[in-house]
Amino acid sequence: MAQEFVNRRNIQWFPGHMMKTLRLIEKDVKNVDAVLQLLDARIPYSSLNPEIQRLVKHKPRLYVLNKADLADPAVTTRWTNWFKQQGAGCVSISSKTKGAAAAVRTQIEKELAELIARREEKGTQGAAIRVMVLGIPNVGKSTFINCWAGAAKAKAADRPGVTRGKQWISVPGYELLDMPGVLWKKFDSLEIATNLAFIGSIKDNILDIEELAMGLLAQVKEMYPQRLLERYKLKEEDLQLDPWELLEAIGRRRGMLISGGEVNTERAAIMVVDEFRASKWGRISLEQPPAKSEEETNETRAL
Ligand SMILES: Nc1nc2c(ncn2[C@@H]2O[C@H](COP(=O)(O)OP(=O)(O)OP(=O)(O)O)[C@@H](O)[C@H]2O)c(=O)[nH]1
Ligand SMILES: [Mg+2]
Repeated sequence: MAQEFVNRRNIQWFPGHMMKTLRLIEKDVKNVDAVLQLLDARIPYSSLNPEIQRLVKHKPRLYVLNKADLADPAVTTRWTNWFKQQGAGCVSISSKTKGAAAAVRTQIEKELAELIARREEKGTQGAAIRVMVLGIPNVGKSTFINCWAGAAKAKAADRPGVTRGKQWISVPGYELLDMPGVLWKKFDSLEIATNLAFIGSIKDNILDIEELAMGLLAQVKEMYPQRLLERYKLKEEDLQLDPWELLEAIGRRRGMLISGGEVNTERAAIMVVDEFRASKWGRISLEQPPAKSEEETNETRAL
C-alpha cells in the first residue's frame, strides 16, 4: 500500500561517492578485527545492506539495532531474538543514552573471545582491537562512536551523508573506524526503498515529500492507527480516508491553510514526516521479524 506513493520515478539514491565507500570498505576491512553493523531498530531488515554483508562476511561481526529509543520495544526484543536464532550476535541500543557503548563492548568481547585469547597467548594483548563501524546513511554511526568516546570526535547530524571519508577514533583498548553511510544499487523491493526514505536515509531533496508523507500515513494507519488518531485529533472514520485526503485532514486540523481555504499539503507533509522522525507519534517499528512459516518460503537475507 505505502509503496505506491514513493519511488514511482527513477530516484538516484546511489551517488558515486557510495561506490567509493564500498571500495574503501573492501580494502580496509582486511585491517580490522571486527565489524559493527548498525541497523535502524525501526527497520532492521530494510536497513541491512546486502553489499556490506557481502564485503564483511568473513569478519567477526555484531549487529547493533540503534535508535531503539524510537522503536516499539516489544518488536525490538523480537528482532534481537530473531538475529540470535539465526546465529548472529545482536544488541539493541540508543546511542543517545549513556551505557550504549558498554553494552556493545561486552558483546564485542564475547564475539572476539578467541581473538583476545590468542593475543594473550602471544603477549600482544595490549594492542587495541580495531573495529569498523558500518551501516546505511543516518543510522547513527558517528553518534555511536561519539557516545563511546564520550566526546564529539566525529561529525554527526540529522541528515544522511554527513560523514564523507573514513576517520579513526581511539578509545581505551579500541580503535574505531567511522565510515560514510552506504546504500546499495538495486533494492529488492519498493518496500525497502520506502522504509529507508521514511527514516531519512535517502536524501529528502530527491524525494517527493507529499508522496513520502502519504506513504507513511498509509503504513502507520494500518499498524498503529491509534497513534495517528491521538496525535492529530482525528475521528475514527478519518482512517477510512485515502492517504491524500488524510493528509489534507491533518493539515486542516493544524490550521495549515492557504487562500481559498485549501490545505497547504506540502507544509502538512513536511510536518508529518518530521513528527514521525522525531518520534512524536510514539515509539513505532515499521518492520516485524518474519514469522517461522514465512521464513521457509521467503528468501531471507543470509546473516
Ligand atoms: N533518537 C536517536 N537518535 C539518534 C541515535 N543515534 C543517532 N541519532 C541521531 O541520528 C542522526 C544521524 O546520526 P549520525 O551519527 O550523523 O549518523 P551516521 O550514521 O554517522 O550518518 P552518515 O555519516 O550520514 O552516514 C543524528 O541526528 C543523531 O543525533 C539514537 O540511538 N537515537
Ligand atoms: Mg557519520
